[in-house]
Amino acid sequence: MAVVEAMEAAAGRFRGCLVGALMGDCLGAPFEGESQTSRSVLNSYFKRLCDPDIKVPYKQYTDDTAMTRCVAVSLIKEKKFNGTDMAKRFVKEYYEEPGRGYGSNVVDVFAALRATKFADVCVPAAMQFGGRGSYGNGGAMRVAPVALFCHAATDQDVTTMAKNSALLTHANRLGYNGAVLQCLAVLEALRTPPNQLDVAKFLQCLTEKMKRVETLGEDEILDKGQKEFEYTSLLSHVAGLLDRGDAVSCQQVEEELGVNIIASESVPTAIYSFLRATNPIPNIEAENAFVRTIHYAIGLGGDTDTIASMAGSIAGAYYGIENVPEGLQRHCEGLEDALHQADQLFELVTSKQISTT
Ligand code: AR6
Ligand code: MG
Repeated sequence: MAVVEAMEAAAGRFRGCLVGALMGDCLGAPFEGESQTSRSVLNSYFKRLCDPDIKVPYKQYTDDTAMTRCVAVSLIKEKKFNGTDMAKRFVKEYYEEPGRGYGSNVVDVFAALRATKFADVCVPAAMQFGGRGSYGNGGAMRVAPVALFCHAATDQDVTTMAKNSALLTHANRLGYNGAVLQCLAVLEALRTPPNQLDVAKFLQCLTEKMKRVETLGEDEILDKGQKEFEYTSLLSHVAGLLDRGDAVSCQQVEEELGVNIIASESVPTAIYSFLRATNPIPNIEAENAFVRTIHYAIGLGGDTDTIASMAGSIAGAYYGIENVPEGLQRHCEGLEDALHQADQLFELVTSKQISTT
């Protein structure tokens, strides 16, 4: 019985992760690009959504989820990372539904991939921004299925797969390392036993991993002004802000971590949101820590859908689907698919019929 319960709990975390990513995107999207939203406005927003008598139209998902779904399906069908298959899925998805709010430059990558018939799927991304590559958060926003797929993999294999999945569109080191950090954060949450999250340890663990990831490789170059250990140092900044507890305002988070579409100004913010929301936050009414995470991330303003989606995937991986209110789930377009993909990934991972190397 204990084994069955443990399996159910683990499956619930896979579901929580993908539904958390979906929910952050769907519920955060109406606020994208706005400045901070007051907590009382968001309290009403969440209360209204949870009211069973209120029938509101679906909250539609955006490019974050469109691409996350492609990553999930590619891993499920291929049972390993296959860059050509994944790139083809991104391109097909984009041309079928181009209006999902894609980043302004990533669409050039899709066009070039199609024009070059996927000859070398990393080349179009490498040519972006005069050969420097994109450091947008598009690689990080879609990486959650990689973390699930790599549930039992080594740090090295997780890092490589997260990086390779990002390189299809994001060749700048800040772009792909942002995806690696987000992936490691989801995985750390997934592997932390319930009720045993130690915020300092969580950050320490990510910091040690990112130090290794960010040690400059022979084939890597730093853009002018870029630091070698950018994310490592941002993580220590996250720790410093968490130490200051409720004294930290949304304005300070925006100024010190950022709320932008750039990976280095959004991935650490998502991690901060998850960790900050483990405790009650003044004027946020939600007693449920998962809901609090999404509520807090949306309230920061800026790239709300993506930051809430990344924070939601980390939180969902930790708290599990049983802590994600059904009243909120039902509003998200694509909920059934997210649940199904989570179940398929869980089955694959537990059956060990996959390759993570
Ligand atoms: N130099 C200058 N600006 C850059 C660079 C660079 N090397 N790299 C990125 N940017 P993109 P994404 C800026 O187009 O990452 C959606 O709203 C530039 O302004 O690669 O997939 C999602 O919800 C560029 O247009 O797309 C996410 O929030 C922008 O970063 C977001 O877009 C985004 O990079 C994901 O966008
Ligand atoms: Mg966004």
